[in-house]
Amino acid sequence: MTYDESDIALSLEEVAALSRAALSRLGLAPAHVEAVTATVVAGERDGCASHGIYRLLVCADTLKSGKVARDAEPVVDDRAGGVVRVDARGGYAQLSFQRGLPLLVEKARRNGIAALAINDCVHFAALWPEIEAVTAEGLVALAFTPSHAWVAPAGGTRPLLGTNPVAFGWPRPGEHPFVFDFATSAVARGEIELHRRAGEPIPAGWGIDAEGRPTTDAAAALDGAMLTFGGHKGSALSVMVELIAGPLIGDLTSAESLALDAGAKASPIGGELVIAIDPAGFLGGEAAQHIARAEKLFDAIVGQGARLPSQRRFEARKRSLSEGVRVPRKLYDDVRALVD
Ligand code: NDP
Ligand code: PYC
Repeated sequence: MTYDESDIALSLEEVAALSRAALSRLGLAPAHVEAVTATVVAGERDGCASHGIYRLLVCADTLKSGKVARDAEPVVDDRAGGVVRVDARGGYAQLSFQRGLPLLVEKARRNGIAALAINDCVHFAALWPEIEAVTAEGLVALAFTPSHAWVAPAGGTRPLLGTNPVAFGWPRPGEHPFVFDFATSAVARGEIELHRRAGEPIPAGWGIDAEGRPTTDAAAALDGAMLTFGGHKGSALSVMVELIAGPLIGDLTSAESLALDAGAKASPIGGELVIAIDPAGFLGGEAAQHIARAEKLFDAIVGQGARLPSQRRFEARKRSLSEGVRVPRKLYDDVRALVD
């Protein structure tokens, strides 16, 4: 996205204050306000425009639609040796993740591997905050969540799959973790929404219109269908997400989530699956030496002039922590209108 001189400069404290004020005004309970604010601030801080302050407008629509439980108290269920379930009871996923994380970590350390299923949650966010919370414990992390049926399967023309992100994290001693987190659609829907707001065309390959024709018109793609990344490969990964973060954990597919939405245009409802793996489970006391060998791989990637995923994000984080962030004026005005 291109930003101009009318952008508004904000400190991260100001972003947090704006988020707290907007979410509280919308009637969200204080514990959820804090958990959601942490995610919104992290997104803006890390230069993830589609999942930063913009998400407050999405939260406003969802809260006003009544599709999210404003004061849901998550229920943690110590399900089995390596399995934790948290019933979000219709609330935002962030608080449920916070509540389930300690048991997930404890089980991963005890068993070598553990899985956390969050059920009946509303998910509007990036997955890397969850991934980084797990890698901060020295554990390898995977996370998945379906969304709404906005994406055509490869070879098809009608929306069926979600934008279904896949995220992975690898802890690196003394460094930021190796993290990738991307939609299995060519791009997150939020990115197309931002293009529509800015009146900018989208690149070819992101979407098709309602008649199934390729389009570079953001609104037409939003009304038609988004496309998967990498053709049949993204499509198959997307189906995997539908399955392992849907039926496998007793929760909704993206098609079921959209049906439940019934035109409210609220954020997706359903499940999230987070897997944590302790290298010591495989390697015992030799874990550290093998984890260290991964550094050679990262060095070789960077040595070719390529960059690691999340490198841009960590650089944005460093910059934002010292300089704050810049937000398009129209977006800022729209978010302020939630408070004023
Ligand atoms: P991108 O297509 O921008 O891909 C993001 C990932 O790829 C990041 O890890 C990014 O690192 C990395 N990356 C991008 N360019 C390069 C490069 N040249 N070299 C190496 N790595 C690169 O993002 P998406 O639009 O697919 O997704 C954005 C966000 O939307 C994700 O965080 C995702 O979780 C979220 N989302 C959430 C959904 C939900 O249902 N909750 C649904 C769909 C998406 P970097 O950040 O450093 O650029
Ligand atoms: O940008 O595709 C998206 C998205 C869906 C739910 C949260 N973000």
